[in-house]
Amino acid sequence: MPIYRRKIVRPFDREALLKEAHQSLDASARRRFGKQLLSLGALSLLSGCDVTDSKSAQDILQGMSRWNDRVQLWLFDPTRLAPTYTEAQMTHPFPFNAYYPEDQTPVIDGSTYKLQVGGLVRDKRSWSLPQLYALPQVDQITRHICVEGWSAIGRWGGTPFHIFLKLIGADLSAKYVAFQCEDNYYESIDMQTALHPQTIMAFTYNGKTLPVKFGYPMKLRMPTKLGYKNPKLITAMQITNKYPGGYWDDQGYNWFGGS
Ligand SMILES: Nc1nc2c(c(=O)[nH]1)N[C@H]1C(S)=C(S)[C@@H](COP(=O)(O)O)O[C@H]1N2
Ligand SMILES: [Mo]
Repeated sequence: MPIYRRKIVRPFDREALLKEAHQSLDASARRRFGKQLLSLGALSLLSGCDVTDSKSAQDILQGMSRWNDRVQLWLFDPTRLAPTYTEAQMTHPFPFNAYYPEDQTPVIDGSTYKLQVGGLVRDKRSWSLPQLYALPQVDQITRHICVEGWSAIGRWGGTPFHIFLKLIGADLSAKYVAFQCEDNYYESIDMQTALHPQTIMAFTYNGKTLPVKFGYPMKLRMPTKLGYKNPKLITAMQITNKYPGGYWDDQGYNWFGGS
């Protein structure tokens, strides 16, 4: 679970800051620190940034969240699989979620759609849907966990992302893959998760073409990451070493977002 949970904007107030930081630790971290309040020194250690009185709570907690990203990446086992489920365990109807209501989801025209590829890749050609559909596909039933307090089991089908990344000659030693979406949502993930065997470019939901509301024509489905890390309606991607952030991440959600 991410340590950093809430967005806090507040001018520097030493006591309030330490209290806020303490409360934002998750339960296990709080247990480790016990009842005592963190010191500025401990905060420096946690956030990986030198905490001085001039820093705002926002800066420090952002630093802690980035430190937490590094720990999650370090703990991430690229061979460990997320649980899979049976068809009988699927959630019907599968919930829709976005930062706008369902009827405002942009409709992408599949006949002119081109997935753009950029950054640290050998082959920057863009991909039409027939070209994408010709790639090998798998089907998996996994649980999607949204931080807004719901989870649901769904069935997505598509191409393992590692196959695509190798095909386009992506620099697999790069740190990030960034995505842009038709609705202006954006996200980015660590390369380890991009290469995870269960990370797929999903083109179908429950055996049928991915519905508009679930991200037609393509979403990235990762059962090892929380809901907001799974971008729908993807139009472009880049391989990069420059930290790209994400729509919710940039508003305070933890970037790594492991589930
Ligand atoms: N393009 C785009 N992708 C997105 C979002 C969004 O608003 N736009 N919301 C995210 C969040 S918070 C969740 S929980 C899931 C919801 O996916 P679903 O509609 O398939 O349930 O999509 C994620 N990906
Ligand atoms: Mo979500």
